[in-house]
Amino acid sequence: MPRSHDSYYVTTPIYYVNDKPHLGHAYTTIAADVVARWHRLNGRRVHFLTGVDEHGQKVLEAAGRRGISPQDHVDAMVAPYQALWQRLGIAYDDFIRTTEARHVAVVQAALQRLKDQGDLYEAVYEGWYSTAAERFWTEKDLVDGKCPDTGQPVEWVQEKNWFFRMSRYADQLRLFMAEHPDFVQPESRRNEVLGYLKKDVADLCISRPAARMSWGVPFPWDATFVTYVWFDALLNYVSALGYRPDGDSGPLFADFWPADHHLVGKDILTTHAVYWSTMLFALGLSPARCLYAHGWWTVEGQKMSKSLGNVVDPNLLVDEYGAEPLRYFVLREIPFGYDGDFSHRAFMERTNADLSNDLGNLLHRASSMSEKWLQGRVGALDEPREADRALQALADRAVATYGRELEALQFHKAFEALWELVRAGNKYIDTEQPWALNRQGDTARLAGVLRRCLEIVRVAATLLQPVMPAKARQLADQLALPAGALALPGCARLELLTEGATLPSPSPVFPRLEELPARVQALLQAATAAPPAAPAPPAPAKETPVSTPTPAASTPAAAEETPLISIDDFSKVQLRTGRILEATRHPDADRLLVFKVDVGESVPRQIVAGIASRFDPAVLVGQQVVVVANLKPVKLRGVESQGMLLAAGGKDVRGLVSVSEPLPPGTIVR
Ligand code: ME8
Repeated sequence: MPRSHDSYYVTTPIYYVNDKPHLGHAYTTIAADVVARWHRLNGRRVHFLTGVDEHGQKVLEAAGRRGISPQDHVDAMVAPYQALWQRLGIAYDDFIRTTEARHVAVVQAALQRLKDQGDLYEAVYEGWYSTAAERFWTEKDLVDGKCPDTGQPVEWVQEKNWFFRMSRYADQLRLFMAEHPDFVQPESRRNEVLGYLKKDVADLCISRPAARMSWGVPFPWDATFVTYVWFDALLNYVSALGYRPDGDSGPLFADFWPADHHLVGKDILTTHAVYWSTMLFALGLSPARCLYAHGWWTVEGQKMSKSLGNVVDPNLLVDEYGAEPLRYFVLREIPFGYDGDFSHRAFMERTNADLSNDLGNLLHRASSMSEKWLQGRVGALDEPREADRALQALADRAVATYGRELEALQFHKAFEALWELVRAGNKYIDTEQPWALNRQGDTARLAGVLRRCLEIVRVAATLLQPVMPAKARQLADQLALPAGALALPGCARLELLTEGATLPSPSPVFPRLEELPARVQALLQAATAAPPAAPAPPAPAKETPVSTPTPAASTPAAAEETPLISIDDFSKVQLRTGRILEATRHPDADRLLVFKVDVGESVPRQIVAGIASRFDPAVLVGQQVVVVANLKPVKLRGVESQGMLLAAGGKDVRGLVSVSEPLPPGTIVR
């Protein structure tokens, strides 16, 4: 189903409205906004869809607790999402709510069509239901008797329900994945889905009896059943485009389906890759071109909890830091697809280094020297020399790489390419020494050098428009550029400013953060003083806590008592970077997790670590860790451990040790 390449359709998950939006929601939505703005800047027709998921048991229960109707509840809960998106500068084209008539009609028509073509059947469902994940689970899915996704209790359900013949479309999906290697990204997530598809694919229970759970979309032929979330919600991606399962779908659908990018968190990969794709096949539609599952944010090294959620409440972050540095930081800090940690200190260091120091300084140096020695005007270019040609080549490369990486959702690589240019600009000032040129009276060269630096700032402002639109505008003002002058085509040419234009007085676009805001400090203190969310049960005597190697090293006082070792002793320990491929609970010990870790060898290592009290296994997959690689294997409660993960905090594990840059597994750590 080809459609033109001058259009681009990107979606976010539709978020549950049972709680207020958090950093994770903001992250996916910022990513979608940046890539949507980028395509608009390139002149493509863009459709960017986000919205909220309003049906389900969780919402019904939350409304019940408040003593109001579910509709009143969702009407009140949607506002904080829309308000936050406005504050974060999210320029969506459509915002869908699953209670809207336009959506409900499509869900009902889809149900009818699937029933008519024999893809739905009625049967007794017997199994577990997790309200937290709004999903059915089988006995073997459960972990310690709880929901494997959320760790929350499950309830036994035995009731007549409607099933979707998902199994019928499993082979079609297997084939589609083989023919479209880029369908699920990144690669590690694709492998996860392929692993899922190696097993038999069961049919999908898609209803609840309304008598038990009424807050969903009624089945058109039998209102005693409702459907919601994993049938209802997924259809939002097409209902918002005016798709009709039973007739003409209209122009938006023709223009924008299949979507170019469904952005989701790794928590909802299977539901999108398997449930959604097979539903689409059943409706005779093609899946999206790319389903991109990004990683998970932890906060200050810990799983996001209520108190830690407050520490990174997106509204707080916007209040204290501004929306645009936040947009930059979340996309710069961790490679899209990997897990990462939000730390306020890392935020301060990153934005000070990249925005205030590198970019801010380049502008400040070039414009204040122009003010002093060139009457505050944009200088004329001189005849290019070797260094100038090298700078131009770098600018050409940076612009090309930036676009390519952004379109591949490799935001951090796009920024790296641009910052290489910005840093080269600062270096160019250091080597060309405009102050010396001024002293020597070489005004022609002085003007050319300062002009090229200002041109680099213009390139940066142009490329950063999708990320920091207001800051890009401020940079343009500082370069005396009129509105609309930051056009993308040809922007790499370091000769586009208006020669002789009067520059305004330099004023900082990215003020430095000298210390963490008082409000942040207070929240951090309160959150870290609180006892850990799930305190570790006392360790059974025979169990070695693998991730907490030296109990003595967990507090400074204890460290003083630790005997000193020589460098030779230390050099016997081989530390390597690893990437967690799989994480599951130990079958026989609540506080242990069992990992498969890629440490750069042909076969992943199995490592057992006593960190279950702090981390949910699902959160850790994809995370970079540091592994003691030459430990003798030991058995922990019957499971062999072939190494040790380094963690901080002693018995009361507080965080996993990692390294600041993503590195290939197996890299030596010293
Ligand atoms: O799952 N780090 O809604 P939801 C990064 N309604 N991203 C995170 C995150 C974290 N710690 N926590 C959440 C639902 N997210 C369904 C979706 S779609 C048809 C139905 C982000 O409110 C991430 O995008 O639980 C994740 O997929 C989404 O929020 C889940 O949002």
